[in-house]
Amino acid sequence: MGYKVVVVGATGNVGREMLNILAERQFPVDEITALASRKSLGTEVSFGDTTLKTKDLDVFDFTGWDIALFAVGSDATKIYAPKAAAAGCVVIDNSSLYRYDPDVPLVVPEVNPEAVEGYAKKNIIANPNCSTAQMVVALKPLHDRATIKRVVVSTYQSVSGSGKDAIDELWNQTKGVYVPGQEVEPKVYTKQIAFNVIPHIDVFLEDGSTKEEWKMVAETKKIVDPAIKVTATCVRVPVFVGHSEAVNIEFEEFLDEDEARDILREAPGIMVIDKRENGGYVTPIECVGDFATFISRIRQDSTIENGLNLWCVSDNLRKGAALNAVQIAETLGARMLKKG
Ligand code: 11C
Repeated sequence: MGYKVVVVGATGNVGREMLNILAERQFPVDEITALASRKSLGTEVSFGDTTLKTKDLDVFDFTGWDIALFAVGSDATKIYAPKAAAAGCVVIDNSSLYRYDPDVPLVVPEVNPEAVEGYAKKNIIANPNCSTAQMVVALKPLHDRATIKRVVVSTYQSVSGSGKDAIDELWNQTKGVYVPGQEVEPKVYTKQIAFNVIPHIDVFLEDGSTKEEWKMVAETKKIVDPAIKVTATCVRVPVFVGHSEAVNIEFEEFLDEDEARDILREAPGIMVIDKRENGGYVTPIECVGDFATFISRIRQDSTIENGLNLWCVSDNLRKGAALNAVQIAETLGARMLKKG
């Protein structure tokens, strides 16, 4: 026996990936429905070999449905997630709305699967920001061995993190650079993204950091350990899919780079590709469509007593969003919502 599953925001990049991943991982589904806003009503989306016609989120009754995977912005989530939760359907939410709510678990199943057990307070579980999800998968097994004190991370984030319009902006701007008269002005971003990098993701905060950088700090603390200090610089790069991160980690205890490599090789959700030769590392284009978080360039940081550097790459629409949400549903199913 399976579950009755709803995908909310099924026509977006993340919603479509949720449907793909539910089918790919053969999540036990008895019935599935795809919801969208009124303007996308009737749009067809794929679920494995079948095609679903989207239904109207605004009038949908969540009563009798087990799990709703939400992939809409915070404004729509604020209206519809409480409705679904009140109807007895467990919401797994990809927006940032509930992530920092103490009554809502924030879960990366490789890191804190036990946290799903706290879902019942609000019937909502939050999915972290993409740049946090891939980093904590790598941090957790190292933290368990040598206790992380501080992390310094610089991100190289793809435009798909900003949605479909950003993908179009990069594509059209790149073509426009070569065609006189067809130059494309920035709309989604504040500056040209084609052939450029932009050190600005999400809104600026009073202390000069951005909300994306703050999210990496707050979410790492909630998911892994509140004692870990994190400082982040988040940068948008002209890549379509796949976020990359250069991560510097300071530990309480010494951790040798070879041992770290062995620990990461054994860790769930991680694929180590780390040969010290030309091409012996992973780049974002190689991660698209994959489930794993890839780790390369593991090496000692000799400027501090107990330091390591590594390079971490993952498909931001998958581990950073849709895959993690489906993994939460799997964890919830295995631990809490047993059927049959
Ligand atoms: C980006 N990380 O790459 C963002 C997208 O809080 O879920 C996801 C934003 C979020 O722009």
